[in-house]
Amino acid sequence: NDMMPHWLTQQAFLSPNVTAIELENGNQITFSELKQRSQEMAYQIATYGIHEGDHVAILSKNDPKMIITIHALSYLGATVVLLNTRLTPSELQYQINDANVSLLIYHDDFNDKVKQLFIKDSLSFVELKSLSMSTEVTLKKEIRLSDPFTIIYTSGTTGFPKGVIHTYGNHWWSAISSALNIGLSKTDKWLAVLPFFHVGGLSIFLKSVIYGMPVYLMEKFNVSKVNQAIVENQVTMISVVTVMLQRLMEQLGDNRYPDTFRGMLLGGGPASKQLLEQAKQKNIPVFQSYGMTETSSQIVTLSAHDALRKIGSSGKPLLPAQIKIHRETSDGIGEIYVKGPMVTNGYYNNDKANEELFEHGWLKTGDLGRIDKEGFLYVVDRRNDLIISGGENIYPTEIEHVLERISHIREVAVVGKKDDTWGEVPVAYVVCDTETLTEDNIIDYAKRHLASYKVPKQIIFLDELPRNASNKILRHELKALLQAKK
Ligand code: S0N
Ligand code: AMP
Ligand code: MG
Ligand code: MG
Ligand code: MG
Repeated sequence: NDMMPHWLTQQAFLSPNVTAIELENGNQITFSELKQRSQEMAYQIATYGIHEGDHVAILSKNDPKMIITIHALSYLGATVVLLNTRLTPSELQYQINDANVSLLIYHDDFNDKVKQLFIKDSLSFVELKSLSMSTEVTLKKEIRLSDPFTIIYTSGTTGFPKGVIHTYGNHWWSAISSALNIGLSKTDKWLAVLPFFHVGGLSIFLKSVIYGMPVYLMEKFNVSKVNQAIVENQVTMISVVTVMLQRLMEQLGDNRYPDTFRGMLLGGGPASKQLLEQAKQKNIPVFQSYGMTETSSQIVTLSAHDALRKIGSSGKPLLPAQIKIHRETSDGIGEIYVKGPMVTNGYYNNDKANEELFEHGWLKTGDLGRIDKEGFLYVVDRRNDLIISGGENIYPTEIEHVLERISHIREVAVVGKKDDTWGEVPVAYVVCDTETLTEDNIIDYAKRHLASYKVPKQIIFLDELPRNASNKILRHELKALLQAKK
């Protein structure tokens, strides 16, 4: 039996007056109110004919209404497709079509973007407010762990993103495993400032409902506001990506976080040893972790206890998870495989990827790593050509496909360049058959078709691209060329 009471209904019953969400203006939403508002919204959304199994997309910045909408959709048994607000209309359109979305619910700030989309039905938060409540629908009283809950797109090697399906069980096990690892305290309050459309941000709100823990909700990453919240608002945990940790430490200067602060869950990409050393010097407890959209959040984590001894490692698997290195070479490095109840069962509508990437319950991550004698994982290189800029993933092919459409561009190859701010940024090598095409022309075109973080920071013109005997572009040569140039 894999049923449990609807977790928000149950938490509202167990801890009705506990704060679920605390806002920057000091307002608070209790679990009882969160349930109430989510159920009311569910009845309103039901007037749009949304049923169990329907796919409903959300396009929103970090806003309590986004969280209420997610819970509302779970009361209807609809699957929630979370859209990245930085994407351009054409990128959003791809995901909306691919995920078979029947309704888009959006924050009114994105009105202009939504106008450019082709979609059966759309509904803004402001429009939602004045809808009456359907009397025809029965809300879910229980959650079935094997049912799908969310779909989040993640970029793919082919240049087309893949929709990762998370079941309720994936999110449940992720939350439970995290608590077993990081521990739970009655006084915990988790700061949510990562975008809620990625699993790192979303998962904080599922932990909240499952643990009965307050979340401090922040709309936009603002370094002094985050530090202030930690120092003055009794925040005990925060999830961050590397660039956020970097900025927070810089702004903190010689000040220190209070002893009540339990730590930062650091994920979404690599972190340099230097940064981690610096955090250590400032007495900031960092839980360095390895995870990905497919694992519903962290799956491997370095405890603060081991942090000093194993700096550079991502730690050990969470209790219900397993990792192994596939086809290790003599130096012990090979592809990281992961397995566990928080790992997705597959991508939506993508048999090819599902066949290629799963093997006897293991997910092939594409990342390279090694495991030391004590069982600690070291991620040594990311998956094939993947560029991670400030926690956002970019595959070179998606940029190449766009730039190839520009007339007079004959060939394109995109590679990642080390960057002090973002970790890595994309740079494009192009071969043109005209002298009149400029770097600005190309960047302007890219800006119209690609999310801003994917727009190449630099265009380098070449007469030809380096290729091997079988005519394959030698990306590593281009990368080496870049590092040499600086
Ligand atoms: C770091 C962030 C906040 C930076 O954004 P900021 O400063 O708010 O920028 P804006 O004011 O919006 O824009 C200013 C200019 O900067 C450009 N820009 C913004 N972001 C990027 C970027 N990432 N790369 C390059 N450029 C960027 C804008 O385009 C704008 O430029 P112009 O002026 O030219 O238009 C922001 O990037 C951010 O929020 N990043 C984090 C994203 C994220 O959540 N990643 C994690 C995804 N992975 C997962 O969720 C799975 C792993 C996981 O679960 C996890 C991850 C982290 C922590 C914990 C966990 C966990 O295990 O739970
Ligand atoms: P995403 O699904 O967008 O969160 O991207 C996940 C990817 O980020 C992983 O497949 C890795 O390539 C990279 N990543 C996550 N954690 C780490 C880490 N601790 N060290 C190095 N790379 C990481
Ligand atoms: Mg983003
Ligand atoms: Mg990412
Ligand atoms: Mg476009």
